[in-house]
Amino acid sequence: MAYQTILYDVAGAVATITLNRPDKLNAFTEEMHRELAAAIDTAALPESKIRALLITGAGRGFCAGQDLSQRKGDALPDLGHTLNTTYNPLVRRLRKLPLPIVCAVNGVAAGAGASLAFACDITLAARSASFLQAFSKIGLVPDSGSTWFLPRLAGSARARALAMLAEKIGAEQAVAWGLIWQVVDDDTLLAEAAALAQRLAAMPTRALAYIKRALDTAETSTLDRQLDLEAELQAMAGRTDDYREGVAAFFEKRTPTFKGR
Ligand code: LHQ
Repeated sequence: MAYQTILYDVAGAVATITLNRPDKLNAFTEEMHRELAAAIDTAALPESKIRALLITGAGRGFCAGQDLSQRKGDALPDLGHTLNTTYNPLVRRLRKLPLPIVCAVNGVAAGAGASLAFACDITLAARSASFLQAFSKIGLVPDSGSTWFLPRLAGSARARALAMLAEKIGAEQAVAWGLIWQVVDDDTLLAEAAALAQRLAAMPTRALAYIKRALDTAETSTLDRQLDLEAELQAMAGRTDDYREGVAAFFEKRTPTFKGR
């Protein structure tokens, strides 16, 4: 499929989605949402043989959230409908995707652009990147999962101030507050993120998918229910070829070759 607002590239078992509206700091449009959904679904197809996804942005920004120029003429907009039909399905798609997702935040991540970065599994940012809960500046509420991600990642006090004050924070601060995994130098961000995605793509894919599921479920679970879920997921992991390979490689003192099965 030819995309207009994103790029979709495959290298080995890694698919890279690049948000590609650099003049608008990769702000989301309806078309971009349609294309993102199609690209993620393509990566998820078994015949695509993709085992890790990388998301980044073209140009100097990562993603400036909703393209506000699409909103200028709205008299009585139903933003709930917009969320239900575009942003929320995107966040759900990413969280339910049974593949590890690396996010390389190459510049500013604002509004739903920040939510996108938080929704990924392992988020790296360029040292010069920044994060901004832009919503309250335009009379809106953090969305696309930000009210769920922020307190869990950074704690309630920081979540409230970030959401209400809409102050931009730098990448180093985002790491210090637990919002993202690591900061890397600007000129090595993409290479490091790609190497990380390749590393994940060579790991036991099904175990990584179960880890995603366990950790997401844990957010709303009790220890008791979580212990049951771990037993269920471990039972499934224990039946994979990759588990057998992992144990065999351990005893043969060699590097395992995982197939994602
Ligand atoms: C933009 C945008 C943008 C259009 C930069 N739209 N053009 C969900 C449901 C439904 C509706 C509402 O929203 C949501 C979720 C959301 O995401 S709400 C939050 C929407 N996003 C924002 O409010 C952020 C708006 N942008 C900014 O505050 C700044 O642009 C940031 C801080 C991101 C970057 O600032 P600068 O580095 O100074 O860049 P800039 O402001 O000069 O922007 C560069 C160009 O990109 C500029 O266009 P121009 O033609 O003048 O060069 C901007 O107009 C355009 N742009 N964000 N969201």
